[in-house]
Amino acid sequence: MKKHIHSMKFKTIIASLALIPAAAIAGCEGEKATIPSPDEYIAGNSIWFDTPTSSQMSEPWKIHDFSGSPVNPDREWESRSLPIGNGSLGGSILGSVGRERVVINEKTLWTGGPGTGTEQYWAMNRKVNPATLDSIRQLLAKGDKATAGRMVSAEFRGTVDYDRHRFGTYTEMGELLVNTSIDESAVSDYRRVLNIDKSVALVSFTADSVKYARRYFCSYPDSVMVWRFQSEGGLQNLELAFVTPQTIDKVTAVDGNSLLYQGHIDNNGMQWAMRVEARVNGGGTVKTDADTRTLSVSDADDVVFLIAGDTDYRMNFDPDPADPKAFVGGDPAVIVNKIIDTASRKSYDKLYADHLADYRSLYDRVKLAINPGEQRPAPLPTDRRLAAYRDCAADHGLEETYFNFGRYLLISSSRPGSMPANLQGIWHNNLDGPWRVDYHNNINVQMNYWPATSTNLLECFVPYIDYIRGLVKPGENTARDYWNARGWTAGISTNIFGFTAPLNSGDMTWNYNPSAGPWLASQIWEYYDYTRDTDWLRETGYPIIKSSADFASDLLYKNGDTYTAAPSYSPEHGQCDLGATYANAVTREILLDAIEAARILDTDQKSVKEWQSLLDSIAPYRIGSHGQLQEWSDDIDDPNDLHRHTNHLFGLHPGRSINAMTDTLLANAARQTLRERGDAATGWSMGWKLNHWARLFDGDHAYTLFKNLLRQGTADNLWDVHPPFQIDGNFGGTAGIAELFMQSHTGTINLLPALPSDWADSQIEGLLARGNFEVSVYARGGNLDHALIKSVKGGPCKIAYRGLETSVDTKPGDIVRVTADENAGTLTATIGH
Ligand code: FUC
Repeated sequence: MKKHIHSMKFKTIIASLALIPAAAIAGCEGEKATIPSPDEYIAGNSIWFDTPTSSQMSEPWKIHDFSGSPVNPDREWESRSLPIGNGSLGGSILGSVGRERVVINEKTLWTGGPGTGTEQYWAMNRKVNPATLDSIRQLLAKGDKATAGRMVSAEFRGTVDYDRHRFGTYTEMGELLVNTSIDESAVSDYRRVLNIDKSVALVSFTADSVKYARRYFCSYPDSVMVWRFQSEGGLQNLELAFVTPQTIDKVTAVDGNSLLYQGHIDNNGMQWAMRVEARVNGGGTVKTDADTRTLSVSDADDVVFLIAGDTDYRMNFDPDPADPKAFVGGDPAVIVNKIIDTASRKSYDKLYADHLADYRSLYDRVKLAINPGEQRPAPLPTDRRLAAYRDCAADHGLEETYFNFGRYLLISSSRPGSMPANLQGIWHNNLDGPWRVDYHNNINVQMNYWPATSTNLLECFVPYIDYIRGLVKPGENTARDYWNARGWTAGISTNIFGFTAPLNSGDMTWNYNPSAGPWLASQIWEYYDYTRDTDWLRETGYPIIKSSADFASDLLYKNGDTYTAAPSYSPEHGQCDLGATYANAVTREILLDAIEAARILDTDQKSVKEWQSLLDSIAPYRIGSHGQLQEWSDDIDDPNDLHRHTNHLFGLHPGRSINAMTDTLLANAARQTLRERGDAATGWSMGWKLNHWARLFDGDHAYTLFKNLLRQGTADNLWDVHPPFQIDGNFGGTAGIAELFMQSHTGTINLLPALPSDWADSQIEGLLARGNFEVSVYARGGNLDHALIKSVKGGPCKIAYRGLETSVDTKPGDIVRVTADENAGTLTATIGH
């Protein structure tokens, strides 16, 4: 059983506290700090605006519950706020002048789950008679898809509705509002900036000859959000209030300078707490009023706010179905008090220095430079830059920022100890939300984790592993009850409480998705393949993979000489099928993974034999009448189908069962499919197609998709929009750019496989390749200048470039320099240090 993050983190904090000398823990900010200049924050990679958002809009949940609508009720929040986060706690900063608004989120604040009634919750699975499953399969083998589909609809729907009650929804904590009494009409020089390189936001402006600057960051090492409000030429009078759609049980004034808010989620009893502390540097006073629930600061030119938030959620990999508190851990009030008490002993500068060091230890690993020698236009606010980009202006700087922002978002929304990034990462501004802001397993959560491996953020992958581990136990019931199968699986939608069943809906095109579990498990293999951590594979990874491969094996139906995943659907359209290409492709992948893993661990020979024989007989990929990779077992694809899902290309990307280098027929078919599907789509779909085109080595077409993603699928604050805001496209876009420079899914490090001709003189440093190699690639004139490959784990390193190949044995720490002479047909790899 896993301990909750904050108790783990808390121990670390307390241990380090003993080392801080008394003088340093006075809570003062040291020397009188000068007010920061926005230019320093705009420099480098930043997202910024020069107009404030309105102070008026707040409490959007009172306007409507927008779970069913693609339009977020707070358009400014969705396209103009700036996100900060530490993987558990998130804030989106509106930067309004008269009343600052910051939306506060805690990743585990969810409705639903066993707290709403254990019996009803865990009765999520219906029991399907194995004879019924057999009849469905036989009907499909005879070609009667309609009857089979009706039976799947009736039998395989779960019992829990897709709503906020029992399945639950990710929900916001609330909004912190700071009334500043500043006259908005008198504002000049306004800037609202998120500096991605430094992981800090700044809001600065002048009003009535007084200069104001506010800074915001969210620290992982100290588990705390920190704001600093400064003024020059006048003093600040601030009144902080908290508005929330959640139930507040109690507000307590603590230590004269902070307020503790305690509340609960009505439908499942989840407890939450938030504490806000203010301290002044130099002059000024802080007052708290528990009755009016406000904290006020008077006559201060330098104010630091510390904010901690938590819930009583704890992860549980083996929940007792009789226990309504299976996911309930420690008292969040105790935790937030300790976080604030500890953080308040550190100066702002120290908190920021520790935050920055932690952030940079991840972020600085990768550096992208697109044609760095070229003349760059003078920096413009991001909304204006994006508007010009939408009008087809070139802007390689904006493209770099988009790539870096994807990594920023992952670092800010996915850190060890909490749940993984959900459909909106961690940032959400309503009671309920689109698709319950859940974990969506038919592309979305998987896409979130593509850049975690290839862009060298393995630490950010850890919450995803925990999430998948949490699905295994409950997923064994789902596997057994519906498919009479061994192993585990999960359906299309999951929550933080081990939900694995299909939902209570008869629309099986999206709701029937047993391949979701094996897809998740295939990423467990990928994590191993990047780390090559055999101990981890033995203890954690392999049991998940093996059990998933067993499930996928049992899902196969023998139809003549071939095995096929029957019944299956291609997400999220078409009829019930004898073997949708997507389902068979995922099965192939998990069998390949399980076989490789078992061989590495030298175990389970019997299983390996079984898996291999199934793998050898899976229904083959088929090429249809218009040259397309068939989506279903029959050649019924409509060449005019523009559907956003391209799951039937799973074997091309993210899978590895279609190798475009060697399977040219299948690669051509995949290309035809992509042409038919077109280059316009929703955000994440363009992000995926970018990756597909990269795997087909067509850098220019991939670049078209990237440009479309930026132009049509991106809000002014660079959040991906489906619409509404959905973060997967940010992550798919970032991962896709990495694939343009380097690919490693075939076991060979393929250099510049898909460099767009427009990026002829570009370079990327520090990508991660399978085998645990850090790869830096430098292009000149569209060709490989050289590459540097650092071997982290040692071992054989196979390298390819435009059909040339070489390999070299490495020791940990070796640096391999690679150059190519295309005329002589040589690729040279030299080991240095
Ligand atoms: C997938 C998509 C939908 C949406 C949802 C969250 O199922 O098909 O369009 O993005 O995830």
